[in-house]
Amino acid sequence: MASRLRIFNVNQIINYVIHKGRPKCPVFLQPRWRSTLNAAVPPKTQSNRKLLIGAAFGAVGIGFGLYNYFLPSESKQKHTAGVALTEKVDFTRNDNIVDIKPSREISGPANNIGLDLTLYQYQTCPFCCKVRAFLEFYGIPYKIIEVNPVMRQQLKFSKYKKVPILIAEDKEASKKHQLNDSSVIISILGTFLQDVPFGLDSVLKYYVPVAYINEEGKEVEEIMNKYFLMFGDKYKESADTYLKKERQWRKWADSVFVHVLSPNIYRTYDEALQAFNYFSEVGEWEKNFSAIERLIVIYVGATAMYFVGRRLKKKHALKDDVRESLYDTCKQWMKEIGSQKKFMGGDMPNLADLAVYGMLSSIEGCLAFQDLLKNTNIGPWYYNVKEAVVNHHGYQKLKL
Ligand SMILES: N[C@@H](CCC(=O)N[C@@H](CS)C(=O)NCC(=O)O)C(=O)O
Ligand SMILES: *[C@@H]1O[C@H](CO)[C@@H](O)[C@H](O)[C@H]1NC(C)=O
Ligand SMILES: CC(=O)N[C@H]1CO[C@H](CO)[C@@H](O)[C@@H]1O
Repeated sequence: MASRLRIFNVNQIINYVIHKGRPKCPVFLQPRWRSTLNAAVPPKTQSNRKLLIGAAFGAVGIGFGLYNYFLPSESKQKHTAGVALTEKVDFTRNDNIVDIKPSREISGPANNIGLDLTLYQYQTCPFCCKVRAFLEFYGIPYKIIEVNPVMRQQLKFSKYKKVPILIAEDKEASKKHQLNDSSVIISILGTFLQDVPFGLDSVLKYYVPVAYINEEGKEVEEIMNKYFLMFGDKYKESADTYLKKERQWRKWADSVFVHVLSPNIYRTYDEALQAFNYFSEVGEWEKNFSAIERLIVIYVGATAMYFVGRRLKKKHALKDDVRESLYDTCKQWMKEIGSQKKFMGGDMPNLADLAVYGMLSSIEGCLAFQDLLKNTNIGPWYYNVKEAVVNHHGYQKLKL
């Protein structure tokens, strides 16, 4: 017991709050901590991580600035298959992946696409929720590996250390490709699904990361067309405006929408507590933590995140009452859909609908979400997308 409790080092937590550790995920909480709590933390790692829970909160939103600069200009980028940037696609291949028993398996009707998919994720991370919404909408089966947010030992195989990561195993070629970043994953799979026989290998040629030095002098890799789907000869000029809008709003979800979420769920101490109780429910902490561990995680986590939320509020220049910012952002989204259409995509959700829905679903059990339903008209849209996702409406669109 003593060794388990060692992890909840209050000094570290205070240290974290005072020294403004970087929150690592806007809405995070991940369910499977049992192994963390039992594992001995090597002292070196411990000093690196200022706070057990803080370590779990995933940094977001850094580096979007430069990224804009490098985005291919809309006028230049066409959706024709154009010229593939490279013949070599093995850069995504990763043979270091260790076989870990999946935390769970999700089934779906689209089981004949020739890919075996494994999602490395945190259950309530908005980027992961977004990818799950996409996969579920199309009815694609996949396995889930819950990453331990403190040790992150499940990501050892990867140089890229964020979640979500999707491992796509080409069954025929028996090659495992590693896809990083929620929007990249969605664009690659979205392109792949339009012409499954074309093959994942061929699709990957269009999504080549480019390395550059960012504002902080760090070398980063970015896939410049990460919001673009490639249509090859199925590209229709007439769809240009529609596609442009879809891209813009997908990007908006990543760079604007996501940032109003966490300050809202941790707005007051009571709300933070309520959020953590919700995470506890979703993550089945009662089954997986001892009573005392669970309480400590909830109370300490709520306290830490309350402060983190206030920092994020400042950082993203949200309104004094962060609810107002949440309502504004959602109203902006609903205004864009207008009153004529069910979804931004028309009768069916498109990738922008799925992105915003997926991220919003990460806070579904929180008070902020209930307030949002009361104070805006986003509810009907939200539940319409949910229905389409849960019932795999995208599956009918697939030509398999
Ligand atoms: N742009 C990425 C962002 C992913 C991200 O920030 N994930 C967080 C969890 S919500 C993370 O893994 N953070 C860990 C870290 O930054 O070290 C995406 O869209 O997938
Ligand atoms: C994902 O990151 C890994 C490094 O860990 C890299 O080898 C791989 O090529 C990346 N995938 C893509 C699609 O860029
Ligand atoms: C979310 C989670 O980790 N749930 C696990 C809790 O523990 C039970 C039994 O030990 C597992 O079956 C659950 O999967």
